[in-house]
Amino acid sequence: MIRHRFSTLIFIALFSYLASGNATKTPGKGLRKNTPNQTRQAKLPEQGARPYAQRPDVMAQAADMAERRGLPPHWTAETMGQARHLPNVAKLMLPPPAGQKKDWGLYRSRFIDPIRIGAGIKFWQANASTLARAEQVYGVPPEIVVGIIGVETIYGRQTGMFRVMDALATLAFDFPAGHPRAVARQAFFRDELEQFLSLMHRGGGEPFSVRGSYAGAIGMPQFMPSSIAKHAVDFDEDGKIDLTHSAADVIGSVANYFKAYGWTSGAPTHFEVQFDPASVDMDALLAPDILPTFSTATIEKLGARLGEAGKAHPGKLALIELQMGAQPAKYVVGTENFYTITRYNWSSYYAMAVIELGQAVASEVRDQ
Ligand SMILES: [Ca+2]
Repeated sequence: MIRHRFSTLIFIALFSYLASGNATKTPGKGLRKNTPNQTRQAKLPEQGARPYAQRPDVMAQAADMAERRGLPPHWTAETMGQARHLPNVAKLMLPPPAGQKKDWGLYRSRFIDPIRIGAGIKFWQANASTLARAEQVYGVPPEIVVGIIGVETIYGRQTGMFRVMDALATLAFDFPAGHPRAVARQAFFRDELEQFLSLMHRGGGEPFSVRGSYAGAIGMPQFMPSSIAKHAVDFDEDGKIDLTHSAADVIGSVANYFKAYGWTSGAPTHFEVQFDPASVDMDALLAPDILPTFSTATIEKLGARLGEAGKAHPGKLALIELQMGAQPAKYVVGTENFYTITRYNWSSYYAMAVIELGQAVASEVRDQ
Protein backbone atom coordinates (compact mmCIF):
# COMPACT_ATOMS: atom_id res chain seq x y z
CA MET A 1 0.00 0.00 0.00
CA ILE A 2 2.94 2.29 0.38
CA ARG A 3 5.40 3.41 -2.22
CA HIS A 4 8.68 4.99 -1.37
CA ARG A 5 12.21 5.78 -2.44
CA PHE A 6 11.25 9.40 -2.72
CA SER A 7 13.20 10.70 0.21
CA THR A 8 15.99 12.01 -1.97
CA LEU A 9 13.49 14.01 -3.98
CA ILE A 10 11.91 15.47 -0.96
CA PHE A 11 12.93 18.32 1.17
CA ILE A 12 10.98 20.78 3.11
CA ALA A 13 11.69 24.35 3.77
CA LEU A 14 13.27 25.10 7.06
CA PHE A 15 10.97 26.28 9.73
CA SER A 16 12.29 28.58 12.33
CA TYR A 17 10.73 30.71 14.99
CA LEU A 18 7.42 28.97 14.92
CA ALA A 19 4.37 30.35 16.59
CA SER A 20 1.04 29.06 17.74
CA GLY A 21 -1.68 26.96 16.14
CA ASN A 22 -3.97 24.04 16.70
CA ALA A 23 -2.38 20.69 17.26
CA THR A 24 -4.08 17.85 15.57
CA LYS A 25 -2.80 14.97 13.57
CA THR A 26 -5.09 14.00 10.81
CA PRO A 27 -6.85 10.70 11.42
CA GLY A 28 -7.00 7.69 9.21
CA LYS A 29 -3.94 8.59 7.28
CA GLY A 30 -1.27 6.61 5.54
CA LEU A 31 0.54 7.30 2.36
CA ARG A 32 -1.03 6.24 -0.86
CA LYS A 33 0.30 5.96 -4.32
CA ASN A 34 0.17 9.20 -6.22
CA THR A 35 -2.00 9.66 -9.24
CA PRO A 36 -0.33 10.39 -12.53
CA ASN A 37 -1.11 13.86 -13.82
CA GLN A 38 -2.53 12.58 -17.06
CA THR A 39 -5.41 10.80 -15.35
CA ARG A 40 -6.58 13.93 -13.59
CA GLN A 41 -8.45 15.55 -16.42
CA ALA A 42 -10.67 12.58 -17.15
CA LYS A 43 -11.87 12.34 -13.56
CA LEU A 44 -12.02 16.01 -12.75
CA PRO A 45 -15.25 16.70 -10.89
CA GLU A 46 -17.09 19.91 -11.62
CA GLN A 47 -16.21 21.26 -8.20
CA GLY A 48 -12.52 21.50 -8.98
CA ALA A 49 -12.76 22.19 -12.68
CA ARG A 50 -11.90 25.89 -12.39
CA PRO A 51 -8.38 26.87 -11.40
CA TYR A 52 -8.27 28.26 -7.90
CA ALA A 53 -7.07 31.61 -9.21
CA GLN A 54 -10.43 31.95 -10.97
CA ARG A 55 -12.55 30.85 -8.03
CA PRO A 56 -14.07 33.87 -6.27
CA ASP A 57 -14.60 31.85 -3.06
CA VAL A 58 -10.91 30.88 -2.94
CA MET A 59 -9.69 34.39 -3.71
CA ALA A 60 -12.03 35.81 -1.05
CA GLN A 61 -10.57 33.38 1.48
CA ALA A 62 -7.06 34.33 0.42
CA ALA A 63 -7.83 37.98 1.13
CA ASP A 64 -9.43 37.12 4.46
CA MET A 65 -6.53 34.86 5.47
CA ALA A 66 -3.94 37.44 4.52
CA GLU A 67 -5.63 40.03 6.68
CA ARG A 68 -6.13 37.78 9.71
CA ARG A 69 -2.64 36.28 9.57
CA GLY A 70 -0.78 39.41 8.55
CA LEU A 71 0.39 37.87 5.27
CA PRO A 72 1.10 39.87 2.10
CA PRO A 73 -2.24 39.84 0.23
CA HIS A 74 -0.73 39.53 -3.24
CA TRP A 75 1.60 36.68 -2.25
CA THR A 76 -1.23 34.84 -0.49
CA ALA A 77 -3.63 35.14 -3.43
CA GLU A 78 -0.97 34.21 -5.95
CA THR A 79 0.18 31.16 -3.97
CA MET A 80 -3.34 29.88 -3.38
CA GLY A 81 -4.23 30.59 -6.99
CA GLN A 82 -1.34 28.45 -8.21
CA ALA A 83 -2.34 25.40 -6.16
CA ARG A 84 -3.64 22.55 -8.24
CA HIS A 85 -6.78 20.59 -7.49
CA LEU A 86 -6.02 16.89 -6.94
CA PRO A 87 -9.25 14.90 -7.38
CA ASN A 88 -7.80 11.68 -6.05
CA VAL A 89 -6.65 13.37 -2.86
CA ALA A 90 -10.25 14.25 -2.09
CA LYS A 91 -11.34 10.68 -2.79
CA LEU A 92 -8.74 9.28 -0.40
CA MET A 93 -10.51 11.13 2.41
CA LEU A 94 -13.72 9.13 2.08
CA PRO A 95 -14.22 6.51 4.80
CA PRO A 96 -14.23 2.81 3.79
CA PRO A 97 -17.57 1.34 2.77
CA ALA A 98 -19.92 0.68 5.70
CA GLY A 99 -19.92 -2.84 7.05
CA GLN A 100 -16.33 -3.53 6.05
CA LYS A 101 -14.72 -5.40 8.94
CA LYS A 102 -11.40 -4.13 10.13
CA ASP A 103 -8.57 -6.62 10.34
CA TRP A 104 -5.90 -6.07 12.96
CA GLY A 105 -3.93 -9.06 11.69
CA LEU A 106 -3.66 -7.50 8.24
CA TYR A 107 -3.01 -4.02 9.62
CA ARG A 108 -0.31 -5.36 11.94
CA SER A 109 1.44 -7.23 9.14
CA ARG A 110 1.89 -3.96 7.22
CA PHE A 111 3.80 -2.35 10.05
CA ILE A 112 5.47 -5.07 12.12
CA ASP A 113 7.67 -6.49 9.41
CA PRO A 114 11.39 -7.28 9.09
CA ILE A 115 12.20 -4.25 6.91
CA ARG A 116 10.62 -1.79 9.32
CA ILE A 117 12.09 -3.50 12.38
CA GLY A 118 15.55 -3.53 10.75
CA ALA A 119 15.28 0.16 9.89
CA GLY A 120 14.10 0.81 13.46
CA ILE A 121 17.14 -0.93 14.95
CA LYS A 122 19.45 1.22 12.82
CA PHE A 123 17.55 4.39 13.70
CA TRP A 124 17.66 3.58 17.42
CA GLN A 125 21.37 2.76 17.39
CA ALA A 126 22.22 5.89 15.40
CA ASN A 127 20.18 8.10 17.74
CA ALA A 128 20.46 6.35 21.10
CA SER A 129 21.75 9.36 23.03
CA THR A 130 19.12 11.68 21.52
CA LEU A 131 16.35 9.21 22.33
CA ALA A 132 17.64 9.01 25.90
CA ARG A 133 17.74 12.81 26.13
CA ALA A 134 14.16 13.05 24.83
CA GLU A 135 13.06 10.61 27.52
CA GLN A 136 14.80 12.73 30.17
CA VAL A 137 13.29 15.98 28.93
CA TYR A 138 9.77 14.82 27.98
CA GLY A 139 9.31 11.51 29.81
CA VAL A 140 8.50 9.62 26.61
CA PRO A 141 10.42 6.34 26.19
CA PRO A 142 12.47 5.55 23.07
CA GLU A 143 10.24 2.66 21.98
CA ILE A 144 7.24 4.95 21.58
CA VAL A 145 9.17 7.57 19.59
CA VAL A 146 10.80 4.85 17.48
CA GLY A 147 7.41 3.16 16.97
CA ILE A 148 5.83 6.39 15.74
CA ILE A 149 8.56 7.34 13.26
CA GLY A 150 8.65 3.78 11.93
CA VAL A 151 4.90 3.49 11.42
CA GLU A 152 4.70 6.96 9.91
CA THR A 153 7.52 6.91 7.35
CA ILE A 154 9.90 3.96 7.95
CA TYR A 155 12.32 6.44 9.50
CA GLY A 156 12.07 8.98 6.71
CA ARG A 157 12.02 6.61 3.75
CA GLN A 158 8.50 7.58 2.69
CA THR A 159 7.50 11.06 3.64
CA GLY A 160 5.00 11.60 0.83
CA MET A 161 5.16 12.88 -2.73
CA PHE A 162 2.24 15.28 -2.96
CA ARG A 163 2.87 18.98 -3.07
CA VAL A 164 1.52 20.05 0.32
CA MET A 165 0.01 23.21 -1.20
CA ASP A 166 -2.01 21.15 -3.68
CA ALA A 167 -3.15 18.61 -1.09
CA LEU A 168 -4.19 21.22 1.47
CA ALA A 169 -5.89 23.49 -1.09
CA THR A 170 -7.86 20.54 -2.47
CA LEU A 171 -9.00 19.49 0.99
CA ALA A 172 -9.67 23.06 2.08
CA PHE A 173 -11.73 24.07 -0.97
CA ASP A 174 -13.00 20.83 -2.50
CA PHE A 175 -13.43 18.43 0.39
CA PRO A 176 -15.75 15.60 -0.73
CA ALA A 177 -19.28 16.56 0.29
CA GLY A 178 -20.18 12.89 0.73
CA HIS A 179 -17.96 12.57 3.80
CA PRO A 180 -20.02 12.28 7.01
CA ARG A 181 -18.02 15.08 8.66
CA ALA A 182 -17.32 17.12 5.55
CA VAL A 183 -17.95 20.55 7.09
CA ALA A 184 -15.68 19.96 10.08
CA ARG A 185 -12.97 18.30 8.03
CA GLN A 186 -12.96 21.06 5.44
CA ALA A 187 -12.63 23.65 8.20
CA PHE A 188 -9.75 21.64 9.68
CA PHE A 189 -7.88 21.66 6.37
CA ARG A 190 -8.53 25.36 5.81
CA ASP A 191 -6.85 26.01 9.13
CA GLU A 192 -3.97 23.74 8.15
CA LEU A 193 -3.57 25.61 4.85
CA GLU A 194 -3.44 28.88 6.76
CA GLN A 195 -0.87 27.46 9.15
CA PHE A 196 1.19 26.18 6.26
CA LEU A 197 1.22 29.52 4.46
CA SER A 198 2.07 31.31 7.70
CA LEU A 199 4.98 28.94 8.34
CA MET A 200 6.26 29.37 4.80
CA HIS A 201 6.01 33.11 4.92
CA ARG A 202 7.70 33.39 8.29
CA GLY A 203 10.44 30.87 7.49
CA GLY A 204 11.07 32.22 4.00
CA GLY A 205 10.18 28.86 2.45
CA GLU A 206 8.87 28.20 -1.03
CA PRO A 207 5.41 26.66 -0.53
CA PHE A 208 5.46 24.55 -3.69
CA SER A 209 8.78 22.93 -2.80
CA VAL A 210 7.31 21.13 0.19
CA ARG A 211 6.12 17.56 -0.33
CA GLY A 212 4.06 15.47 2.02
CA SER A 213 1.23 12.98 2.34
CA TYR A 214 -2.10 13.34 0.56
CA ALA A 215 -3.39 14.94 3.77
CA GLY A 216 -0.58 17.48 3.90
CA ALA A 217 1.47 15.78 6.63
CA ILE A 218 5.15 16.67 6.47
CA GLY A 219 8.52 15.11 7.18
CA MET A 220 9.74 12.06 9.09
CA PRO A 221 7.05 12.36 11.79
CA GLN A 222 4.30 13.43 9.33
CA PHE A 223 3.31 16.51 11.31
CA MET A 224 0.47 18.62 10.04
CA PRO A 225 1.37 22.32 9.72
CA SER A 226 -0.50 23.20 12.92
CA SER A 227 1.45 20.54 14.80
CA ILE A 228 4.70 21.92 13.43
CA ALA A 229 3.68 25.38 14.61
CA LYS A 230 2.71 24.20 18.07
CA HIS A 231 4.84 21.17 18.93
CA ALA A 232 7.94 20.99 16.76
CA VAL A 233 11.20 21.73 18.57
CA ASP A 234 14.78 22.45 17.58
CA PHE A 235 16.18 19.53 19.54
CA ASP A 236 19.66 19.66 18.00
CA GLU A 237 19.79 23.39 18.72
CA ASP A 238 21.11 24.45 15.34
CA GLY A 239 18.72 27.39 15.17
CA LYS A 240 16.10 25.85 12.90
CA ILE A 241 13.49 23.14 12.96
CA ASP A 242 13.92 20.54 10.27
CA LEU A 243 11.58 17.56 10.41
CA THR A 244 12.91 16.10 7.16
CA HIS A 245 16.65 15.91 7.74
CA SER A 246 17.24 16.25 11.48
CA ALA A 247 16.52 13.02 13.37
CA ALA A 248 17.09 14.94 16.60
CA ASP A 249 14.45 17.55 15.76
CA VAL A 250 12.07 14.74 14.82
CA ILE A 251 12.69 12.80 18.05
CA GLY A 252 12.31 15.88 20.24
CA SER A 253 9.21 17.01 18.38
CA VAL A 254 7.44 13.65 18.65
CA ALA A 255 8.27 13.40 22.35
CA ASN A 256 7.13 16.99 22.91
CA TYR A 257 3.85 16.22 21.11
CA PHE A 258 3.25 13.25 23.39
CA LYS A 259 4.01 15.27 26.49
CA ALA A 260 1.54 17.93 25.36
CA TYR A 261 -1.14 15.26 24.96
CA GLY A 262 -0.71 13.94 28.47
CA TRP A 263 1.86 11.16 28.28
CA THR A 264 2.57 9.85 31.77
CA SER A 265 6.19 8.88 32.24
CA GLY A 266 6.67 5.28 33.34
CA ALA A 267 3.02 4.26 32.95
CA PRO A 268 2.07 1.30 30.72
CA THR A 269 0.06 1.63 27.50
CA HIS A 270 -2.21 -1.37 27.89
CA PHE A 271 -2.92 -4.62 29.70
CA GLU A 272 -4.12 -8.04 28.66
CA VAL A 273 -7.71 -8.84 29.46
CA GLN A 274 -10.00 -11.83 29.71
CA PHE A 275 -13.74 -11.96 30.21
CA ASP A 276 -16.03 -13.62 32.66
CA PRO A 277 -18.71 -15.16 30.39
CA ALA A 278 -21.27 -15.07 33.22
CA SER A 279 -21.04 -11.35 33.90
CA VAL A 280 -19.54 -9.69 30.86
CA ASP A 281 -21.41 -6.66 29.50
CA MET A 282 -19.67 -5.95 26.20
CA ASP A 283 -22.01 -3.13 25.21
CA ALA A 284 -21.20 -1.23 28.37
CA LEU A 285 -17.50 -2.02 28.12
CA LEU A 286 -17.26 -0.83 24.52
CA ALA A 287 -19.55 2.21 24.86
CA PRO A 288 -16.80 4.75 25.69
CA ASP A 289 -14.70 3.42 22.78
CA ILE A 290 -11.02 4.31 23.30
CA LEU A 291 -11.62 7.02 25.90
CA PRO A 292 -10.27 5.82 29.27
CA THR A 293 -13.38 5.88 31.43
CA PHE A 294 -13.45 2.90 33.81
CA SER A 295 -11.75 2.42 37.14
CA THR A 296 -10.28 -1.06 37.64
CA ALA A 297 -13.22 -1.83 39.97
CA THR A 298 -15.81 -0.77 37.39
CA ILE A 299 -14.22 -2.61 34.50
CA GLU A 300 -14.07 -5.79 36.58
CA LYS A 301 -17.70 -5.35 37.61
CA LEU A 302 -18.58 -5.28 33.91
CA GLY A 303 -16.95 -8.67 33.44
CA ALA A 304 -13.42 -7.78 32.29
CA ARG A 305 -10.73 -9.72 34.14
CA LEU A 306 -7.38 -7.99 34.57
CA GLY A 307 -4.05 -9.51 35.55
CA GLU A 308 -2.08 -8.34 38.57
CA ALA A 309 -0.48 -5.38 36.77
CA GLY A 310 -3.81 -4.22 35.40
CA LYS A 311 -5.49 -4.50 38.79
CA ALA A 312 -2.80 -2.31 40.34
CA HIS A 313 -3.14 0.47 37.71
CA PRO A 314 -4.25 3.70 39.36
CA GLY A 315 -5.66 5.43 36.28
CA LYS A 316 -8.72 5.06 34.06
CA LEU A 317 -9.04 2.31 31.48
CA ALA A 318 -10.80 1.61 28.19
CA LEU A 319 -11.61 -1.69 26.53
CA ILE A 320 -9.98 -1.70 23.09
CA GLU A 321 -11.51 -3.94 20.45
CA LEU A 322 -9.30 -5.02 17.56
CA GLN A 323 -11.43 -6.62 14.88
CA MET A 324 -9.85 -9.53 13.06
CA GLY A 325 -11.89 -9.66 9.87
CA ALA A 326 -14.03 -12.80 9.92
CA GLN A 327 -12.20 -14.13 12.99
CA PRO A 328 -13.16 -13.28 16.60
CA ALA A 329 -11.93 -9.85 17.68
CA LYS A 330 -8.98 -9.39 20.01
CA TYR A 331 -9.13 -7.18 23.08
CA VAL A 332 -6.75 -5.27 25.29
CA VAL A 333 -7.36 -2.75 28.05
CA GLY A 334 -5.87 0.63 27.19
CA THR A 335 -4.58 3.20 29.66
CA GLU A 336 -4.40 6.98 29.36
CA ASN A 337 -1.05 6.52 27.62
CA PHE A 338 -2.72 4.35 24.98
CA TYR A 339 -5.20 7.17 24.46
CA THR A 340 -2.34 9.66 24.13
CA ILE A 341 -0.91 7.63 21.22
CA THR A 342 -4.28 7.93 19.49
CA ARG A 343 -3.97 11.74 19.66
CA TYR A 344 -1.23 11.35 17.05
CA ASN A 345 -3.55 9.41 14.78
CA TRP A 346 -7.08 8.67 15.89
CA SER A 347 -7.08 4.91 15.65
CA SER A 348 -6.60 2.14 18.17
CA TYR A 349 -5.12 -0.01 15.38
CA TYR A 350 -2.56 2.70 14.74
CA ALA A 351 -1.71 2.94 18.44
CA MET A 352 -1.30 -0.81 18.75
CA ALA A 353 0.99 -0.89 15.69
CA VAL A 354 3.15 1.88 17.19
CA ILE A 355 3.41 0.00 20.48
CA GLU A 356 4.22 -3.36 18.91
CA LEU A 357 6.74 -1.98 16.42
CA GLY A 358 8.48 -0.09 19.23
CA GLN A 359 8.55 -3.23 21.38
CA ALA A 360 9.89 -5.35 18.51
CA VAL A 361 12.71 -2.88 17.84
CA ALA A 362 13.44 -2.40 21.55
CA SER A 363 13.78 -6.13 22.20
CA GLU A 364 16.30 -6.44 19.34
CA VAL A 365 18.31 -3.39 20.42
CA ARG A 366 18.40 -4.45 24.04
CA ASP A 367 19.43 -8.02 23.17
CA GLN A 368 22.51 -6.77 21.34
CA1 LIG B 1 17.34 21.77 14.44
